[in-house]
Amino acid sequence: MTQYEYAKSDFSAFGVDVEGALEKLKTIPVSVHCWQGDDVVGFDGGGAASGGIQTTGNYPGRARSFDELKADLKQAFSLMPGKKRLNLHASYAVLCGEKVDRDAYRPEHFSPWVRFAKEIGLAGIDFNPTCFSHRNVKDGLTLSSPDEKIRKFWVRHCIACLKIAEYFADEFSTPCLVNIWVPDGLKDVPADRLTPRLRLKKSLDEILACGYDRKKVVVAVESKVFGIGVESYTVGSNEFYQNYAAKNDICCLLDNGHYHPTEVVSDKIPALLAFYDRIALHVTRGVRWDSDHVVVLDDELKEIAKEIVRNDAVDKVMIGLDYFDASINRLSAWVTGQRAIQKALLAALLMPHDRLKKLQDAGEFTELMVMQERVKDLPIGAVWKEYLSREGLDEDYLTAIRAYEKKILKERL
Ligand code: RNT
Ligand code: ZN
Repeated sequence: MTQYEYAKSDFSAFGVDVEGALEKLKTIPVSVHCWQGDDVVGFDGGGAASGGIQTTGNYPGRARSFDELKADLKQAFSLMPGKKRLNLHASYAVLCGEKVDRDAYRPEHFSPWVRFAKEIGLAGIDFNPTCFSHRNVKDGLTLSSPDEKIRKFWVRHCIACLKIAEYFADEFSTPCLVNIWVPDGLKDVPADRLTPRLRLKKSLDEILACGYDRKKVVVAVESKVFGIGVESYTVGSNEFYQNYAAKNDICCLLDNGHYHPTEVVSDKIPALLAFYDRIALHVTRGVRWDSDHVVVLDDELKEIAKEIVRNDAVDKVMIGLDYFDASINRLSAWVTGQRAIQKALLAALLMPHDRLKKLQDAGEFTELMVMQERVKDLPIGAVWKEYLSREGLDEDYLTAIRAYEKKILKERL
């Protein structure tokens, strides 16, 4: 028997259908963020990421152009198993020298991305307005700015993004997620916490009123606690956006770096599933703060995957990645994170959830604990290996990345 066959029989002793798990895993899309490849710089002249987020490290080989980013993405995607989407920021518009500001971006500025995504077989594109790294971020504010000119600029930018998202949806015949995150906040004690929020609310109302097609475009709002330099107040807080989303029938995006350290997104997923048909995730890894470390297979990632799988919510939870580490090879960062979430999903698909749920409801907490510990030892690695081989891959992705580094990245000085 092969390792995989042994593993299969171990799992079937717990009533787990391993073949079914493998079939399911390859259908769960993961939206891979473009911004790990260039430290969130983009192509439209904004420069290094601002707005309270920061990339640290200076590993050589950062992609500095569309062609370089495409080449890196192509290489990285070729080492990722499963169904993949591309998550783009508006600042990655391919402008070809045209003088156009973010409030006037059009689908054609992204058609080269569509061509690329189709060429490498991606399932779709998701999108993000870029409300940072731009001269119209005034006093740290965008959609909540008291300056009407500034506020309106960002409203127009978000509306432009919704139109571009409709184009992505049409091109791939799959809905496009548009995630609105703004850096708006204050460094020090506010004199007024309400009015900026009312302005943000008004801006969102104006954006949603643009008449976009709700079947094609899923709009999400992403809250956070604080950012660097804006520690005292965040306009788009958790309560603000959750209520906004509920009242306006849009979607919440949960970034697991965006909560207090003992709060967990794995617990928030089932809380929101009680009310929403859809939720979106930015899967990241915060180390002590929203540090956007590369996603690895840690306990919370496994819990997040469990909540998606055991609540039958793979079609409801839109999974995206969001991290940026410039201290290591950026392609390896991409692949490591994408494989980690896939592995977590596989581990979740290989659990006897029905049995475990029954034990909980029967109050059999002793047996529940014992069982939960036992399933941790099951040979997930052998199943993962089988999955990779069916996807034409193996465990080693570093050799290919090292070769690419030697040939391509080393030349970028
Ligand atoms: C920032 C948010 C946001 C960004 C990306 C680049 O804290 O997580 O999602 O990381 O949009
Ligand atoms: Zn995020």
